[in-house]
Amino acid sequence: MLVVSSWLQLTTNSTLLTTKQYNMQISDTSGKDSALDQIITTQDEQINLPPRVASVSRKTGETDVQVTVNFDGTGVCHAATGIPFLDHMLHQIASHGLIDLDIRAQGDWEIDDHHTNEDVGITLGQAMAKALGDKKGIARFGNFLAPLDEALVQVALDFSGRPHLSYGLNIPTQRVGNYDTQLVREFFVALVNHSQMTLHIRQLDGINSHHIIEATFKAFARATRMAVAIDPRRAATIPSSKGVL
Ligand SMILES: [Mn+2]
Repeated sequence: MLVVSSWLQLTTNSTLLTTKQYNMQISDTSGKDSALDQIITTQDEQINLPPRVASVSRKTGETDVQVTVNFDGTGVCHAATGIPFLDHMLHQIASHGLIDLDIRAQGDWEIDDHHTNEDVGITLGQAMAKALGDKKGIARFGNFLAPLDEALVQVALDFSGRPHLSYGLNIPTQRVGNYDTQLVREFFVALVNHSQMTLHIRQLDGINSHHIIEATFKAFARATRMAVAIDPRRAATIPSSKGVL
């Protein structure tokens, strides 16, 4: 009861609550959680930004790729690139980034997976840039340190408008299943160039190739989630001292 009393005292002084909400809150015997929900709802309602959703189609002589991305999603993913391991990694981005993804690709797989893997990275990068628009209100920076059993991978990123990749993975095997592990770097090169983000990837530990790659995508997902989160203190402004990103 002491905790609830302290919470009520705290929220009484909060400028986020309207009188009506405060009255609802103190009449609610469930206490703490309800008050928290109402504060969060109030913050959401104060930020009136358009949904961050975009679709991009890209067709070349080698591939035909369609991507839809929703940064305000719940992690729903449909990935059909014809490259099962890449699909598995795209599911990591969606699930851990709380980003809805719909990614479909046709490619010249009879040669190898290279063109399709790269063009999915290009198209996803373009869709991300389009969905973020002028980047008004976003936190902009994100970082995460993801363990996956013995693997430990750190990702730091910035939706800076300046493409840069610092790739610090040392994947011990040439292949994971049928997937050429050199394509991990190719994917992120394409994504960085077309989303125009700065991306640093550091492998701190890891033995198993599947674990190292999957930890990377999980860390990337969580860092992205952090970077695209709306910062209520700058909801109407572009997060740059230059005024443009
Ligand atoms: Mn896995």
